[in-house]
Amino acid sequence: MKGKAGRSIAAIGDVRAAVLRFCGEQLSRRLDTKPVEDVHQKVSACVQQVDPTMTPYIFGSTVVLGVHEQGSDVDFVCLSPADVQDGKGADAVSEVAKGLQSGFLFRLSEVVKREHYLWDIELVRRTRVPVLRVKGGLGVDGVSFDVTANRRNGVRNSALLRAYFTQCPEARWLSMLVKQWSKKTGLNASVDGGCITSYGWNIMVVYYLLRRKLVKLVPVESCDVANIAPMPPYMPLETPQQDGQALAVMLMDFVSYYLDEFTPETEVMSLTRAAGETTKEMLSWTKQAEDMARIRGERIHYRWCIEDPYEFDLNVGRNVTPFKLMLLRKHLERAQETALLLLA
Ligand code: DUT
Ligand code: MG
Ligand code: MG
Ligand code: MG
Repeated sequence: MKGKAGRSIAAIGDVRAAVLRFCGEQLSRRLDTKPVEDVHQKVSACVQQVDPTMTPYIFGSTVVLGVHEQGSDVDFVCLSPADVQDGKGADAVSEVAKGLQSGFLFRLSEVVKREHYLWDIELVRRTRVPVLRVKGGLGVDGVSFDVTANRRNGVRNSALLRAYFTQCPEARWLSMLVKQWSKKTGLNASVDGGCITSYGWNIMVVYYLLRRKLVKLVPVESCDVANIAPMPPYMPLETPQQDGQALAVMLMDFVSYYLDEFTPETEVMSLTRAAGETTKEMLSWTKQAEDMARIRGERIHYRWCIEDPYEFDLNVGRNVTPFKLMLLRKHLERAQETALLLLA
């Protein structure tokens, strides 16, 4: 089949078969969150030694998808009772706050080293958010994880994504398909030279679902850490309905939405306002803002704009340069032929 500009498009029957194969493979693996619970317990015991008032919360893919994908890392944030009580509060961004977070993570790293000498740990202070990265050892401890401190936004944005993905049975599958494709193509920020984090891809999936009215808008303020459990319940995945037909159609439509309908020149993917209403102009995400950032020594691009629902003035797509935008388009074109490389 031919699409716009004569591009060839995978036949829907082939896509359906490939999608079912992907889901079948996933379902044949262990997806329950028991390994995460085990790590959560070990991390809790270490945190307890550093500061018994702090509680480690899980966020990221375990929460968003409600499963533990083998090889995925686990994201933790240690929160104080005050952080939890003020569960809708904005996260501090000052250097002082970052210093306090690093201090806590350093003390935690000392305990972790003592308790789990086989784990490979690295404290990263230079990033926007200080983080303790841990690569688990062999066997039961083989799970890798990141620990941050006193930042609620990850817990809130994970709960927000989960609230969207539970509205539509195909959504989690679409998220998993898009994530694995973004990693294979090197577009995922976890790959060297990649530019959009899994988090960013998830916002893109939700924005697409909103644009198609497949889900209802969830007010961002509704996510309050005070009402969120530190360890989310496991949500088993099910074989897609209608032999994968709806999922196959959705996957192809996701690709064509971003290829042919979304207007990156003016539009911002945002979960804050009704879908389609947020423009770059409204946020002052302009060429001039890029230039101003460069003067401050930052490299921020506003070519592919994804508004962070909880951080002020933050483009989750800020690493998409004009060159990477061109690559993204090329990969989307190829995705239309290969159903996100499932048929490659
Ligand atoms: N996060 C942010 N801002 C970012 C990136 C990440 O708040 O710019 C938080 C939210 C997200 C979590 O960190 O839910 C984990 O992000 P990641 O990109 O690692 O997503 P994931 O869903 O855990 O995917 P993966 O399986 O690739 O780890
Ligand atoms: Mg993760
Ligand atoms: Mg990750
Ligand atoms: Mg992580």
